[in-house]
Amino acid sequence: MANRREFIKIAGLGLGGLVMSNPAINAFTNTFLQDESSLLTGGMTRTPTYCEVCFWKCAGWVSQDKEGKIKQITGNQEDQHSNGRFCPRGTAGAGMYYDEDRLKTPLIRTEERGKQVFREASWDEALDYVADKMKSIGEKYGNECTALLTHGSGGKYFGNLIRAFGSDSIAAPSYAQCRGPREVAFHMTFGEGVQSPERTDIRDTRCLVLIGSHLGENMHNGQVQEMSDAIDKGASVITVDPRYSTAASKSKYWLPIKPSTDLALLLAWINVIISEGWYDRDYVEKYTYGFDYLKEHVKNMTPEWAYGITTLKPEIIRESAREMADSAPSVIVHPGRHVTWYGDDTQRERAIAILNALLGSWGRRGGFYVPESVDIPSWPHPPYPEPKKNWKDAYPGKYNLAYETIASGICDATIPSLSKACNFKTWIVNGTNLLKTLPDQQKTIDAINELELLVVVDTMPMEITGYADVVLPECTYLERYDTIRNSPHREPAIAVRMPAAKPKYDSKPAYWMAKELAKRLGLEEYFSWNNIEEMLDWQLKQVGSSLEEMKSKGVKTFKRSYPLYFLEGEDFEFYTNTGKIELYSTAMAQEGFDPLPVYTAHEEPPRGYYRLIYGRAPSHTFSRTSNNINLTDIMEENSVWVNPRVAKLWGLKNRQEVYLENQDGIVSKFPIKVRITERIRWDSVFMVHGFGHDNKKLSRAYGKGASDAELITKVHTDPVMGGTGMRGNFVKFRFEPAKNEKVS
Ligand SMILES: Nc1nc2c(c(=O)[nH]1)N[C@H]1C(S)=C(S)[C@@H](COP(=O)(O)OP(=O)(O)OC[C@H]3O[C@@H](n4cnc5c(=O)[nH]c(N)nc54)[C@H](O)[C@@H]3O)O[C@H]1N2
Ligand SMILES: Nc1nc2c(c(=O)[nH]1)N[C@H]1C(S)=C(S)[C@@H](COP(=O)(O)OP(=O)(O)OC[C@H]3O[C@@H](n4cnc5c(=O)[nH]c(N)nc54)[C@H](O)[C@@H]3O)O[C@H]1N2
Ligand code: SF4
Ligand SMILES: [Mo]
Repeated sequence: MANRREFIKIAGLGLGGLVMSNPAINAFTNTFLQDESSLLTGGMTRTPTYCEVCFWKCAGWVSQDKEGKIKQITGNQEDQHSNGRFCPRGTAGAGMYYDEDRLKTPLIRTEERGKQVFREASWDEALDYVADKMKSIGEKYGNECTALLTHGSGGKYFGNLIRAFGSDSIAAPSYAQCRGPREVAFHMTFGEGVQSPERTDIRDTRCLVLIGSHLGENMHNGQVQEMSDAIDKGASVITVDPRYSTAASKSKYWLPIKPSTDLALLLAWINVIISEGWYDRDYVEKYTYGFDYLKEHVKNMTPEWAYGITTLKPEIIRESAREMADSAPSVIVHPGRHVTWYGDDTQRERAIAILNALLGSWGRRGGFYVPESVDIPSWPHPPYPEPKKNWKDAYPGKYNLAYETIASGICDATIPSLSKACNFKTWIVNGTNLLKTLPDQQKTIDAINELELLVVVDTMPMEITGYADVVLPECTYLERYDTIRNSPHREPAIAVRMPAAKPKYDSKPAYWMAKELAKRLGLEEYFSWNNIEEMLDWQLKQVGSSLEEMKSKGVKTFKRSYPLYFLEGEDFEFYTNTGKIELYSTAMAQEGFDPLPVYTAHEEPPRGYYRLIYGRAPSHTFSRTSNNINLTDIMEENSVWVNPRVAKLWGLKNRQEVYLENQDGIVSKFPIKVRITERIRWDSVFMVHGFGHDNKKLSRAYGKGASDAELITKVHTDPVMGGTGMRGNFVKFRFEPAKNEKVS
């Protein structure tokens, strides 16, 4: 336990440090450090929730005092996502509820003497406005010209609404901007995706290989806990990262790879494991397809070959391959999560999947377990109409292997073009700050300018709300019921979220908005429940529980119906064309892609520029927490990590403010402080994503740090599934803002 605490501290802060560091924060934080039992004695009550500060969805308890004031948020002991403990961001979730900058009332854009401003509106007025517009736009262009861009749990209800309306173009940025290539690659190989939470059996692994996954800064709770437990039990970690990350500091091997060359390293590892005979022969023979093709394919991809590309010494490549093989099958070559890097990401992920297959880790203890989830039926409703077209019609013959909708694809398809058969006219944007989330901001703005209606549902005034025609303020996750969480895990389980407080101001939950809009659109039969309690109770009863039971438990775990790992010698049919684990992908071949991954070189930084790489900080989530008072106290801005060699060349000093200018001449709107450190390679700079907000209504976050999103203007699109590779951008330093940019 001591070691785990120490690990989390290294990751940026101790859990205790969160409150102790600032006595001035809201009164509720005083009780942060109490444990669950001490809470219930002081006349406190508790309400079950699952966290919305990030998408790991930890289940926990919200404690209120006698006056009903939210005092603290803790983990639910029964929950496999959190094991009873919340990460610093989750503990600080009440900062979202207390934020005085929150959206307080519906807003409608008006034109006043040539100036576009918002006016406050009643819910009736705002919803009538949206429904009328949706109808008239639908009549003109077809209802399928409506798209939903959403991230987070409330999106389910808007999804039902727009499906009932006649469109199925529903996209989350967590696909084409995040884990899409990984899911496609694992489907191609094993017939199943990695899913969320990842099915990685980290707690029992003997060797964990992290390729640009920065667990410890990426604070996905259960994974971080399991990683530190595994280390305590003697597991070795191999980290491949151009930056000395928190994970690298805990690793037996740190491989400071030249960015963008990971596929060469992976192919060299495959080469060594095959040529040395270190692969799992029985497993490969019984379960896989295409071994001989693979063997032939990698025969010249030796560590010596990879050395010239990756700058990693051949002996390190061999030794680390040996380390994996010695631990097999209890080894995980981690697929990562945010994997849209260089545009050949599905192929890189395929190489990761192949390596795991050779080591026999899929379906094995300490490798990848077989997850199970509870099937929750939907409230009965008439069948959804069949949309006449959808986003795929904008890309005939392309992205056939993408299983989900591509958010950036909807954006592209909104900009009219003769080659695109589907143009969107209405966007409903729920819980995604597209200006900070999609690369190439100008394209997002161009698309927005083509819309006839942009409805934004959010809790905060963000960059995206500034572009809306109508803003609908959602109450925070602490003030609402929501969909039942039934994510897959080792044990199938469900968790509920219930309101711990009344919605502040004039905010409302997404389910209420969707039902009200349905009423106005003549679609009420799709939302025929009287109230959300009735609907949730009905759903829970279908799986043998009830709202009453879940109110007291928060989480309910069920028995598995099949084993967690493959049984020794078990016959298994994989959901691929051949029924085998496809080392050689027949589906990729059919679509005209390389059936075995091929390394291709990526563009290098031009002279005087450095590769812009970005990632997470343990105390923040994307751009959504940068105004949270409990977290700004820990980290209020980002900095740019610069290697000492580079700092010397540019004459940079620590904490000096600079602007960053990218290869296309785009300059960061705000300056960013320099952090000189050996922890980053000389050819790259690093910054944490989510800062540099330019909405002045964010009183703490406005102008703090710089935005990586602004500087990602060049996108390398993955031809297989449309993912947006974002790490092919280069920056240099500037000492003054862009011309025309006022300094704030
Ligand atoms: N605290 C916190 N935790 C989070 C989140 C958050 O916002 N805050 N977000 C969650 C989400 S949705 C996601 S998707 C994950 C993302 O987290 P991960 O999937 O773990 O990581 P990435 O963001 O892809 O990668 C960041 C790391 O890649 C390294 N890197 C950059 N270029 C290269 C390269 O060419 N090769 C290699 N090998 N490494 C490279 C960077 O130095 C950095 O350490 O984090 C999750 N966890
Ligand atoms: N440049 C760059 N772009 C990236 C990434 C990166 O690292 N760098 N990471 C990528 C990854 S991995 C991912 S998963 C995506 C994440 O992308 P997003 O999910 O779009 O992330 P955020 O920027 O946090 O935007 C979330 C929005 O939801 C709002 N919100 C918070 N809680 C609620 C709620 O309860 N209800 C509603 N309606 N709204 C709420 C917030 O105020 C905010 O406006 O971004 C991707 N894009
Ligand atoms: S990892 Fe942290 S922020 Fe994410 S859901 Fe869990 S407690 Fe919340
Ligand atoms: Mo993500």
